[in-house]
Amino acid sequence: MKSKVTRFSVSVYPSLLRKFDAFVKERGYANRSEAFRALIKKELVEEEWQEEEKETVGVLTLVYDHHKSDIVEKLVDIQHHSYPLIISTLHIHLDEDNCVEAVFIRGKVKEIREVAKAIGSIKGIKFQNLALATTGKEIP
Ligand code: NI
Repeated sequence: MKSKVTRFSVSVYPSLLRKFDAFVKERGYANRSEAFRALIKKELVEEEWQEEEKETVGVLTLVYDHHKSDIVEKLVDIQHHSYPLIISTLHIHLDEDNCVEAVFIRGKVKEIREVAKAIGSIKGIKFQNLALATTGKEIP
């Protein structure tokens, strides 16, 4: 059951409100409240990432040429070694040479960063990006 919402007012300068309204429109939010809730949640999730012991979920995106050196072998090796932190991977062949891989990692913030660092330091990886998400447990 959803708890009742609480209304509160926020004081801002008109120039900031104009920018916020443009943001609401640009992002396609239904109204200011919806946009404001999303912004608060985003901040709270980012706050979670500062706590090393907090459990969360990360998605590591990698782009690499599967012909280059022993990238694939090393990747598989680290992924087995990092069990059970790595909960899933998605591999897509982009063209003859290039692959994009999304590695889903669940664990403590510090563990996720360690796995991402180990994988990201494999020689020959063209692009890497770690996006931290949330388990959602502490976000109502
Ligand atoms: Ni591939």
